[in-house]
Amino acid sequence: MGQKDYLTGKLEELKQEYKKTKYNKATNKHLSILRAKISGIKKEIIESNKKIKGTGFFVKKHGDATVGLVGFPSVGKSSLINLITNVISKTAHYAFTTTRIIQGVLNFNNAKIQIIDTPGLIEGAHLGVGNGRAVIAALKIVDLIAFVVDVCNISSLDILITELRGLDIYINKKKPDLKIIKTDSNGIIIHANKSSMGSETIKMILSDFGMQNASVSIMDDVDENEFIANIAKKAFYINAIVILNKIDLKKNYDQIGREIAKKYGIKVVPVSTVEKTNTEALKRELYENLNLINVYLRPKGTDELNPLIAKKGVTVGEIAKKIHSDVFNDLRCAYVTGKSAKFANQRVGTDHKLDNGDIVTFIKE
Ligand SMILES: Nc1nc2c(ncn2[C@@H]2O[C@H](COP(=O)(O)OP(=O)(O)OP(=O)(O)O)[C@@H](O)[C@H]2O)c(=O)[nH]1
Ligand SMILES: [Mg+2]
Repeated sequence: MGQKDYLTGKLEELKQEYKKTKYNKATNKHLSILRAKISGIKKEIIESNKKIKGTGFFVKKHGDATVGLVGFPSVGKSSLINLITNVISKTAHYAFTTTRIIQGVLNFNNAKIQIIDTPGLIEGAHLGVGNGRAVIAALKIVDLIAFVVDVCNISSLDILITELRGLDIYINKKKPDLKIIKTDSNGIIIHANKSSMGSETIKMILSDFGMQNASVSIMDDVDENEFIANIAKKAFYINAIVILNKIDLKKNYDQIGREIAKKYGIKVVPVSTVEKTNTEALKRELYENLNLINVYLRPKGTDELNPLIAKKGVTVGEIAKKIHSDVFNDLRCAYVTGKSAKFANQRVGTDHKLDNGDIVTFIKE
């Protein structure tokens, strides 16, 4: 057994023990020792993972948005990236064909969408099995996760969601409303707590982060892990959809898709990569679930329309900044025609929010 396997095994052991131990005055000390041990081992694992850097797991963001294809081995992730982008990623019938991250670009509706194909994940991935930690860590930069699920093995979805959560990636979940403001004295004061954690647990966790005095409001239900991940600022909230692949192999794929959508509250797009079924619908779903919009810039006194890709809810000012800081600095107001405007050529300020298809003319000082 390698050192990394030993460390991940030990970490799991300690986590189990921590979970099993109920908090009370007598176990307080034991729990705090366990937490210290857990944090020490996590650091060692991070150190040993650093060696993996530079072997194809580091991804730099490109384009207007990034989608990560994630799934068990052999579900068709590489076949998919080959179908919808300009790259060629090796495909084969055996597991773990892809051993590093492959990037491609999908051009859709003027947008350049970066797609990343990842090595297959399996149970235990978040503990390092099959290089899973490095793969999951690379996903933290994506704007959308597309779980690729084989229609013949839909149980993989549960495992994938759990594995991602093991490394603090939360799927289709709102970031919890937590307010923790450090104070100078008076200890930890909890003003509101809608979580299942008791006040002693909250105080213990904050004290682990060196906070003895703070004003605390927890307005959503979070468990200990999510609370800790948020305090450590390493919780990631990422939207996801399911690509249900290989529908050529199952007649009742539609019903299977509906069941997944209902159970997980997630958008499901059925496709067959070999038969190229639903490819255009898939591209559209990726674009729409990234909340991308097309905005058209019309220079003053012209009929020109210059398309620009942005995120839904982008403001006039943010668009100007995206072009150049000088454009933003010179900007006084804008004329907007389209869905976000009450009437054609409505005069708006820099904080006006734009919608898909809007036409914008900047007015300088
Ligand atoms: N019947 C059928 N087979 C498919 C489909 N898509 C992919 N396959 C086959 O499934 C096998 C695995 O495909 P890959 O694209 O290599 O799968 P992967 O998810 O990238 O696999 P890893 O890289 O090992 O994680 C290949 O033999 C493909 O031909 C599909 O829509 N229908
Ligand atoms: Mg592959």
